[in-house]
Amino acid sequence: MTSQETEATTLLRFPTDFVWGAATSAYQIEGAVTADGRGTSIWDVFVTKPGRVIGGDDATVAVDHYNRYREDVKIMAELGLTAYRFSVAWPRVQPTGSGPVNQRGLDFYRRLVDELLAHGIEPWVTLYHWDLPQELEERGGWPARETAYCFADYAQAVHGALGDRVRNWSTVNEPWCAAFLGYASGEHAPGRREPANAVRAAHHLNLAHGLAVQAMRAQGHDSRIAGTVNLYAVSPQTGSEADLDAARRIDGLQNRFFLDALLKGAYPQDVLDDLGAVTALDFIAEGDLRTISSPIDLLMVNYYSRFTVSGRPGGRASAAAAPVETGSPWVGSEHVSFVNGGRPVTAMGWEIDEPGLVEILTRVAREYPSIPMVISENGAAFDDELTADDAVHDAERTAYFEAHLRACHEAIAAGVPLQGYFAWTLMDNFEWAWGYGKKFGLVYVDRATMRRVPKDSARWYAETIRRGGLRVAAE
Ligand code: IFM
Repeated sequence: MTSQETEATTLLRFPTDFVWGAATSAYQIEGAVTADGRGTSIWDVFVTKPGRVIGGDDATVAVDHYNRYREDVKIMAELGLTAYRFSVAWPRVQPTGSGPVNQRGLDFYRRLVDELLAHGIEPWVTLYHWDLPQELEERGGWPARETAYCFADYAQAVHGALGDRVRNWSTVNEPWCAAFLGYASGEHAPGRREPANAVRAAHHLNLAHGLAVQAMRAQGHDSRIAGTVNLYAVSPQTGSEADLDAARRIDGLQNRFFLDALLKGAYPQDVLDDLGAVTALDFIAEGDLRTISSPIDLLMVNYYSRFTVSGRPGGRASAAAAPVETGSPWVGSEHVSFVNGGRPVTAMGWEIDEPGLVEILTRVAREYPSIPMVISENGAAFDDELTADDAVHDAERTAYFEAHLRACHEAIAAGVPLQGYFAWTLMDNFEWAWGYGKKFGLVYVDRATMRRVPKDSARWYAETIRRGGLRVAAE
């Protein structure tokens, strides 16, 4: 028992080999967008278009992680993280998305990985977190099948270079967002509002995942390879037929379209019917689903919230306000309304619903082949302030993490093979169309000086990792 533990508290212990991590993505933190031969990504172009990002923010500097990665790894080590999930920027490695590798770009990740390993932190690499090389967008982007094959080549280049020292690999982060926010609602780069093309993009992102899994496996190494999906608990507002249908549609497009493809080798028929009403699905070629469902070792799950939905038209078109004017990402189900479930919300307007995490984890464990999982993102934005004592007292974020880690513990106790948890995110960063206004970090970043200040939630997380579990009131 430590000095802070009393007889009135008990420890909810996690398995000894549980992975305690934090996650980031390249475009949101690196900056240095022209350094060492990096090419242009769709986000570099998107942020220059008026009205696409709040306040006209861009990620030219972001939080300067490209130059400050050593300092950032030191912070991770001080927090006691056992793993760090980051993404590789495709345009650093292949500036135009295909062709020869840019060694200087690849070397940055080699240095980062070595620094992590030197501090005893396991690197977890994600290959694609939305920064498609602009030249590939000009050749059709994700709606073009060719992009999936380019991705497999890129995956092979990175895995070939780092596979000797990185064991955990993920292909595409949140394909739902890349497809439906990028090509249907237009909230994300490349900002197209082309619902039929968004469906093509979704399929090609899945195909890219499968081709990359095969390409990396062919190279040997003892890699553990995963796909990363963002899953939501989905509830109908009432038991009416219309609301039940709305929940089926949103669960289908958000969750099952990706889970079934990756883990069962088939798209759900009801979702194909919904989408087939919008566009011919003739781009799904014979054998694609076999490729997409190439065996993976792990499923990486990003979880943030629950959707409560209604089939009655005229309500809100998405769960929370969009930062700028956008179309609907819900291709074929645009009539569905998102209603207030009555729970407290984060600064994003996202409802805080940790029971939804237990629901998602137990559901995946029940409905899909016994696939080990990690939570690869979970976290919350709040309106943090640096106070006069040079600290950020973010009690709401600590409460959010604590509640969701309790949910993880509950899921493990129920038999879910959950192997780790990555807090989103290590430090405040570029939150896409929201710019820098939404802060999800464990670490505050002063934008004028780039000084890093660990928030109270970071200290709490460090203590939780040190203890190997959560201190809770004894029953
Ligand atoms: O910041 C994003 C991240 O890039 C992907 N998942 C959700 C996070 C919060 O919006």
